[in-house]
Amino acid sequence: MRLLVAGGAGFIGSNFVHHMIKFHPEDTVVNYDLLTYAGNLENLKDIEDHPTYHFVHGDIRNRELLEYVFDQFDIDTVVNFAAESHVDRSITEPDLFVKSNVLGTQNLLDVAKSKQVTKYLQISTDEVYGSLGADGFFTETTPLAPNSPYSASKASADLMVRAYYETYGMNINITRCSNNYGPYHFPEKLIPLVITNALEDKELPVYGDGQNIRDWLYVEDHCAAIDLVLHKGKPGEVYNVGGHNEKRNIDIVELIVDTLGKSCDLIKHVSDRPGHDRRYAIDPTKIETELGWKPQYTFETAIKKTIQWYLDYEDWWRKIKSGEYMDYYKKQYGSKSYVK
Ligand code: NAD
Ligand code: TDX
Repeated sequence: MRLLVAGGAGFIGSNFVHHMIKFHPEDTVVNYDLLTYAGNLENLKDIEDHPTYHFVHGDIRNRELLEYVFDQFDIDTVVNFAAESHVDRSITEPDLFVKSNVLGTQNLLDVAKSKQVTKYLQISTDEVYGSLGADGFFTETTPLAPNSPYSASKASADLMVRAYYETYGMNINITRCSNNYGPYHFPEKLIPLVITNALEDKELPVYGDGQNIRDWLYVEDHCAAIDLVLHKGKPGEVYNVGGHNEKRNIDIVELIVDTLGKSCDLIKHVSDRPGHDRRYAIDPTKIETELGWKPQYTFETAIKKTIQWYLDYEDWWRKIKSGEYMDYYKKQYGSKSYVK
């Protein structure tokens, strides 16, 4: 396989590049990434000189560069992770999300079509299905009902990918996973934000009542699922990927505080995210029964591994949590009032 990984310098993308180099050393992996604030080549330092790995600094909206890269490396397979990925940022800058996530995906798809790739896999999210009440699960046939500019941009991209299957007969797949966690997770997201703030004895902001539920998936389990879909996914199919692992936000925060031996006094309930989805929960029956995928990690094991990674890689997150990150943090959390 001669694989283009778009967005391979981000959290999941860099874990996936590591996965491919480890399990498919015969494949060529070209990481094509714009290196936005979320893209970080430090994530790939250990493999930067690996003979089958290549990095290209580029935007998925840049047709000319993409065409050159597809030709240069004779690309036959594409996985698209490239996106603006943070819901809070989409509330303040929705236009950026439309540009990268919708227009970028359409451009990448179009180049992939013109170069006649054998497979295009779009990495999507359970957020396209909207919010659940206390019961039920998202299946692949749940209607799309996105609530944030982020999820609306991801749903739009999914519809474009579907259209390229129906109209042009491209061999596409879409995976929709739940919340990932693990190494290289950017510390604007709940789990790494709480771990690193706790290590710095800073306040731990919990939106609203903290009862919102997310269905957590260890990133290595997610990478294994993507690998399976790439190799065995049936043309045109959507696969939901989830870890059967629903947790309330407040329980996650308390678990991290306990594990690090910190005080619960650090936890602060702040004003809620506008349009905050209440509950996500994935039914992964299709990928389990049709492709034989199963998560290998329990939450208890993987959250400990993740916390230990942030203890071991302090330099990685301390470098990020300075400069531009602090400007974002002040803007985002400075405007949030505390809920007594
Ligand atoms: P991330 O923000 O950590 O990484 C995104 C990467 O895409 C960065 O390296 C960034 O530089 C790159 N990028 C952004 N715009 C680009 C552009 N126009 N051209 C080229 N590269 C660009 O995101 P992540 O958490 O690793 O998520 C990866 C994908 O998985 C996203 O598509 C996201 O929507 C999806 N997803 C993430 C989660 C999660 O829990 N993190 C869950 C479900 C789905
Ligand atoms: O400071 C915080 N306090 C807080 O209570 C932050 C950053 C988040 N939260 C809450 C909001 C959510 O209910 O924690 C939950 C998780 O928040 P995020 O880490 O921002 O993730 P989420 O909004 O669920 O979206 C993530 O999963 C789906 C990814 O960022 C998306 O890219 C993915 O599609």
